[in-house]
Amino acid sequence: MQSVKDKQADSIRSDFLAKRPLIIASNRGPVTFENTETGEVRFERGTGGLVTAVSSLAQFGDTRWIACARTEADAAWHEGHIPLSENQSELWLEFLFPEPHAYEGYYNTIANPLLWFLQHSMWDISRTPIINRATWEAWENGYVEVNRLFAEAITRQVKTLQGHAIVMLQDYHLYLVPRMLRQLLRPRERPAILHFTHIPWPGPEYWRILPPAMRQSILAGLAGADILGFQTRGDGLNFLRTCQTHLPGAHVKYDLGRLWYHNHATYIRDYPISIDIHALQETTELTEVTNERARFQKFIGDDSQLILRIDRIEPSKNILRGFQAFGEMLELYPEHQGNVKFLALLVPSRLDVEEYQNYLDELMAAAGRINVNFGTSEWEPVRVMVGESYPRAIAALQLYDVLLVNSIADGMNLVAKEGPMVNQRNGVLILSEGTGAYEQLGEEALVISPCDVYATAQALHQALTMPFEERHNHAMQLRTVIEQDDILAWLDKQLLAVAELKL
Ligand code: GDG
Repeated sequence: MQSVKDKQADSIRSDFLAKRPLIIASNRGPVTFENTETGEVRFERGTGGLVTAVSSLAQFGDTRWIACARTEADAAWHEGHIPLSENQSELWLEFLFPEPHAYEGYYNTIANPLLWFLQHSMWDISRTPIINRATWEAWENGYVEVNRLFAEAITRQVKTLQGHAIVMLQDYHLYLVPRMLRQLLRPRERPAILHFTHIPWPGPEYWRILPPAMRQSILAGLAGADILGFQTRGDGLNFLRTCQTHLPGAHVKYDLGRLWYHNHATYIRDYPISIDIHALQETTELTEVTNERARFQKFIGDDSQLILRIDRIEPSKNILRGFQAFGEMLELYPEHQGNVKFLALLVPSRLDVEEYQNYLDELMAAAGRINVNFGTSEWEPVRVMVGESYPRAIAALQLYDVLLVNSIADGMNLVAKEGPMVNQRNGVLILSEGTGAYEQLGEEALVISPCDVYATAQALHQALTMPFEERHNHAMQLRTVIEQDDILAWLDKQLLAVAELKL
């Protein structure tokens, strides 16, 4: 039966979206097209929570999604309706195709690594970043240019659509779009403009890394939105502090979560993102997942415990220190030798960015060292599996005794929410205080400071030896907390704010 809260949320969605078209814009689209060998064009749906949530919104009204083309087939397909769910809802998808040089500067120089590294506090400031002529060129002809393409495409949509649109812009690739939209559209044409930042927002000290012209453009760009969503309250406060420090002419009201800039009010809110619990449960029932699970059960064996981590191959996920902590634990507590396996499922990511290329080699070497130092002919302490398979990830999550999430910094970390929802072994969550998920899940996890390898080793031991009752209680509590706020709650809160602010 539907709860009162669910009914209210349904009515916000249906009332609002029946009258108001929704435009989503993000760097990546919800699907990718491919040309098959037989000459047909096929598309594959993305697995992210955002895609699933938006496809469920599509049933209420007119939903449009604008993203950059990633394959030649994307570019050839260009735009049109795609079916996204069993209930036959459709989504209008438009691909943009920036010049390769512009895309390169926007994506591989400015967004990743410059902004990503800055926002995850990962620059080695005595050496990097080096902002040189090429960076400025990438900024002007790449980042600004691609943001302009998005703003123009959204403007075209807004002008042709019936009804007062809601625009939801996603993430650090699109910081300049809100202000551009204000400039391109007359006041009465303007939609409600929302932007959500999926990654952490550090304090003003960190933004000093960027030259004033770049950081002011970013802040002024965002100040063009009506609502800015962040993963945590801390991120939102950091944003306000950053504006107060680095944006001349900005007036900040902390108690109201409001920024005034150029005669316009922007409201700063936290909307912790979550997972689609219903879709996740359906995924666990897929044959592919069942088969993978059987394979993993064989790999773990009857008497061993499993430590699991699942991440993109990404320095901010702190994978190296995770291996170091495991090695340290085996040294400190030799009773675990032969009785525990560490499985790392690593998804290749951003290999075009120089900083990511060597990271995998370093990881493999670190895992190899542990296997050489501690392994025997019967026991392989660490198994690294590199590749992309969502069913495999979900199957492994069902079987862990310990889930290690030790990111240096992480906007939220969805794995920390998926794990407890599907796990069948009352597994323990070890969670870094640098994740956004820490705010909601910290009380029911073993919390670690991400650079502290010694404390992480101790936490691994504590998790492996935790009495059943305690594990069980934490696992139950984690599920309760995660269930309270799923992905639709994330969307509903934003729609509710649009209604409350009469945007
Ligand atoms: C960014 C922010 C924030 C895992 N293996 C595969 C696969 N996965 C899925 C996981 C999970 C997702 O990928 C990863 O999400 P995370 O949140 O853990 O991490 P980021 O990719 O860094 O996401 C993050 C998030 O945005 C949302 O706002 O939480 O902080 O950094 O759902 O289960 N997916 C596929 N193949 C795999 O092998 N397709």
